[in-house]
Amino acid sequence: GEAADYGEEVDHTIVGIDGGSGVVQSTEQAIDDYELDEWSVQTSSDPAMIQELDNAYQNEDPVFITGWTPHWKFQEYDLEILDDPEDSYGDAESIHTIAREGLEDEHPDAYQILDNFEWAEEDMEEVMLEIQDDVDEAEAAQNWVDANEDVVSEWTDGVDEDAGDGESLTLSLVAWDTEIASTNVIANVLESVGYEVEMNQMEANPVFQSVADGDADASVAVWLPHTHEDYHADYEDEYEDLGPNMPDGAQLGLTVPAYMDIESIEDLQE
Ligand code: PBE
Repeated sequence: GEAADYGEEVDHTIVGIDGGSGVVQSTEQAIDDYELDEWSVQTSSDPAMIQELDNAYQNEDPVFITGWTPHWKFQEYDLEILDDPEDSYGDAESIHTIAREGLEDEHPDAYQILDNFEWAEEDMEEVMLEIQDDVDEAEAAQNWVDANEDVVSEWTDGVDEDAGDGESLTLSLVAWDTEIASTNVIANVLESVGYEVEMNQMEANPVFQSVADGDADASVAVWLPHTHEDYHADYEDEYEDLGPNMPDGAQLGLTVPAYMDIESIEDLQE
C-alpha cells in the first residue's frame, strides 16, 4: 500500500507498550507534533506488542509499533525506524544507573559495582536474544558474565569475593526486555560477591519513586536525557544519578516493517 492508505488499513492505531513508558509518551507527542488527529496509541505490553507485530509480519500487513533499540526485534524482523524531523522521539541517548541516598555509606561495595557497571549495546542484545530464544533470564545473564570476565572484573575491581556477606539488595525495573537483561546481569554480578539480590518489577513511575524513597537500592533502567525526562525531573533530587551504564545505542522511534512503503512520520499526514 501507499503511505496515505496505511491510516485506514490500521484503523489509525499505533500498537504501543505500557502507558508509563517514555516511548508511548513520545508517540503521543508525535501524534501532536505531526497533527495526526485521527491517530491514537493502543497500550499493551512489550510481549503483546511483539505478538501484534508478528501477526502483521506473517501476512505482510501494515503495522506501526512503538520501537526502540537495543532490542532483539531488529534481529528477528526486518524493521525501520521512521524519520522524525520534528524530533518527537529525541536523539540517541544513554541508559543510566540510579542509587538511593545512603547506599554508598551502607553498602559501599555494591555501590562501587553499580557505579562501575558499563556495557555496550551489543552486550545487551546478546542477553536479550538468548532470553528470546527461551533461555531462562538468570541463565542468560550467567552465560554473558561467564563469556565476559574481563569486562566484569572491571566492575568488581577491588571488591572482595564475599564482600556482600549475605546482605540484601533490591533493584527496581519495568518488565521491558532491555531492562530484564541489564537487571539480571548486574544482579548476577552482585550475587557473585555475596549479596542477596531481589529484582522487583513494577510500573515506570514506581521505579523512580522506589529509589527516591529508599524502598529500593538502585535501578539500571533510566533512559536519558529524553525518554524518562519527566520522571527524572520529579525525583532526581532524591536519588543519585551514577551516570550511563550503556553510553550509546539507545533510541526510540515509530517503527514499521521494512516491506512498508514509508520513510517518515510526515508521510502519515493527510
Ligand atoms: N523502553 C525500554 C522504555 C525504556 C526502556 C524504551 C521501552 C521506555 O520507553 O520508557
